[in-house]
Amino acid sequence: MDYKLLNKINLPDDLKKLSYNELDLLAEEIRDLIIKTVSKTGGHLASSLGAVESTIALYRVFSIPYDKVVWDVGHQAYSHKILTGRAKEFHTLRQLNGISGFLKISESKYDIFGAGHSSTSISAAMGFAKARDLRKEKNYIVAVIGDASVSNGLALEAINHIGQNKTDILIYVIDNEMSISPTVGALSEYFNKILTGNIYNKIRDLTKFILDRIPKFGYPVASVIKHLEEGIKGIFSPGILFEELGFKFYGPINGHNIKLIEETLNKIKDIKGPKILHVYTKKGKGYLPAEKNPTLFHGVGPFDLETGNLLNDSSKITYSEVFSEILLKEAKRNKKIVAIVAAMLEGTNLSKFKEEFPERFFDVGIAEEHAVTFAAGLATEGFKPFVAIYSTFIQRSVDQIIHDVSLQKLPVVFSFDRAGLVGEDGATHHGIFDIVFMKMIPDMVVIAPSDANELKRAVITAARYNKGPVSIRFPRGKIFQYGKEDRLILPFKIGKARLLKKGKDLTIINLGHLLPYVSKAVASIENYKNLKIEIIDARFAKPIDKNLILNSVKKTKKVITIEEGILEGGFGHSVNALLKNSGLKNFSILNLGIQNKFIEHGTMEELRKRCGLNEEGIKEAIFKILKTG
Ligand SMILES: Cc1ncc(C[n+]2csc(CCOP(=O)(O)OP(=O)(O)O)c2C)c(N)n1
Repeated sequence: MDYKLLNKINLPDDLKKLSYNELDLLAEEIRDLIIKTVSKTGGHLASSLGAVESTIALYRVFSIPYDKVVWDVGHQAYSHKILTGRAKEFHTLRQLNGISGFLKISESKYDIFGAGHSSTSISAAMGFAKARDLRKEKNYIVAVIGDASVSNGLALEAINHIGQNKTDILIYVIDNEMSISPTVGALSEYFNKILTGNIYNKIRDLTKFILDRIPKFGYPVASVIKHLEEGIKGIFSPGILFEELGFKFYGPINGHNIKLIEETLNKIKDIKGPKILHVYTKKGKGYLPAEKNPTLFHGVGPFDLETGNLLNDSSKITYSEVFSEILLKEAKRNKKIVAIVAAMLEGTNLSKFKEEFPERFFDVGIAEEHAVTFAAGLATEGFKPFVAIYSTFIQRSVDQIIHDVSLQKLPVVFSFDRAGLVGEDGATHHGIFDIVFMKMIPDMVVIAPSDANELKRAVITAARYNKGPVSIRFPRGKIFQYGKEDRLILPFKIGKARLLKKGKDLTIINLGHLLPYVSKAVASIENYKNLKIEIIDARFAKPIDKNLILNSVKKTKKVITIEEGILEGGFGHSVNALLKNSGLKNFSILNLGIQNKFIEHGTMEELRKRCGLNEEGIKEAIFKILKTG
């Protein structure tokens, strides 16, 4: 690492020794390191590039970790990592055993609060602030949050709490007018009005209007005018919405001007009570391809440094593409189908749906709880909502799924993209809990298709099922196809599994997208052992196909279940209970899945290997169970 200034920064306090000219140069060096690293490792580039100057200024004004700067999401905090002693390790970003792409409390004493999911920083900051007050300490507390994340319910609940408690906290809003795509929602429009100066213009025009009508007489009148002007400004203060909620509002200021940010922070940090500083930045700042296409460079795979072209393999289509295509087809048939996303238009691949049916498409912003209850309302009125969401982010909405959807047997469909291990984003983003929490909910049908054709059939099934809610999970990445695709896509019979291959020595019950590994493992073992292994593709985690499973296990007496989800309370455990309750004796069973622990970051292949969920792991399990009884 050959950086003149960065090499001198071991810890944030070293920043305080540099001049403003040197700081600008340092910002360039940090950007260079981030861009070069992410071009190789992939990662969250555009937001991190936009937050470099903010990080420098914050860490010059505040003494971290004594003062608490709490980062939201954590995807913009690469410069935080670099400036808190991890510059030399930064090349290991998001790699197995390397540093995490998000804030992680176990990684560094400077990562004071873990993140990955959005909109947690203000609540956590309130916790830090109350702890400070109870301990009668004096440290500063800052929550750093983006303009999209601030509109989430969790953030607004915290604002509600802080405003009333008049707690000493600074909320530092980084406004780049972007979520992953351009920010949506009334709050974002409000920030936008502040940024574009519409509110300032209103003040200026109104003031001018009044002043023009007052004759210009000497001092007393001038003083009245001055008061008037201030009064008018008070009414139209840019952050009046927040001021009414008990916050002092400062800004907007340029978030790429270190000196200005620093001076502003120094001016406001000792003002008592809740404060907001509104800072505007450019997403992707300093790397032209990212500035031009901040959505693409929000979270990106490896790319060519010169051109910004992605290096990924675009030859095969993804599960998200299959999902969105079949949904679009079905939506043409059924006008009641509507699609709802929570700030993940690109991720869920629903742009075409939005274009084709703008009135039947809703992006509610980062508002997963609202997305679900909103869908419930629509379903009550006879619509057929598809809530398209990443498995990890739906975790926020379990109560809404139970209380607003399932309890009322509403036919809402939940399509969980990025289900299972997701790779480099790591522990905060793996979608490994959904089988368990969906399975536990009464009346919920839980489908886990095992290939592209099955995903299409699952979508059709869910679209035409009106007795209650359905969830469908599918993984990140390219599709797999077992055998040929059907020419005619037909719905499943609810709870009916498919028998993929007959056998007599062992039953493997596959749930979901690990089927390619299962079929390879079975093929390679049968090649050199004289074995016949039966493969059942469960399709449904709930209801399960009791007959097919029981008949198979009666015959083989040995069974392996496999799923890419937490084992505790998962699909395998349903099979265990079924076999136990059936009174069947003398059988052995092995459940493959994810042990009850959090899985770190690494490539999908590395992580599956670690969890025993690849071809090798399945072969080992087969050998193990064959040795029993
Ligand atoms: C609960 C949750 N929903 C969705 C996401 C996916 N996500 C990550 S960053 C992001 C946009 C954040 O925008 P903003 O807060 O404005 O920060 P910026 O990236 O623009 O700096 C989204 C939707 C998430 N991390 N957490």
